[in-house]
Amino acid sequence: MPNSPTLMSDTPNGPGDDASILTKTRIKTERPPMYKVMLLNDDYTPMEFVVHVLERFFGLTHAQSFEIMLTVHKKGLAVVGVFSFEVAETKVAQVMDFARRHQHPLQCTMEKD
Ligand code: TYC
Repeated sequence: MPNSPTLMSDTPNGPGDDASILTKTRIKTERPPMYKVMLLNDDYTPMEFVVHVLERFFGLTHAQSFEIMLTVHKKGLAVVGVFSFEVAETKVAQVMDFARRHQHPLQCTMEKD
């Protein structure tokens, strides 16, 4: 018996789209994890020093820096910014080094957002 031509209607998903043969490639759109950088309060670091740190390393205005410094002073800690892992790590290291060089006990930490 002669073969009949393959029709589109023979393959429910259309030719070349058989799930048993092809696997769709997933388009990867996941964002990288982000990290919160936080300043912690202490009883010794001068307020002006904290304001200076925020201006210098986080590009904040004097008013923004003063506000965050006061939040840390009153609440114990505050998030200063959210960054990629590498940027957050660099900011923490810069702040910790700057504080140490000025002999202030200021603490800066990071955690996954
Ligand atoms: N508590 C400090 C003081 O009274 C000020 C201060 C604010 C210290 C924020 C650290 O992250 C800090 N001098």
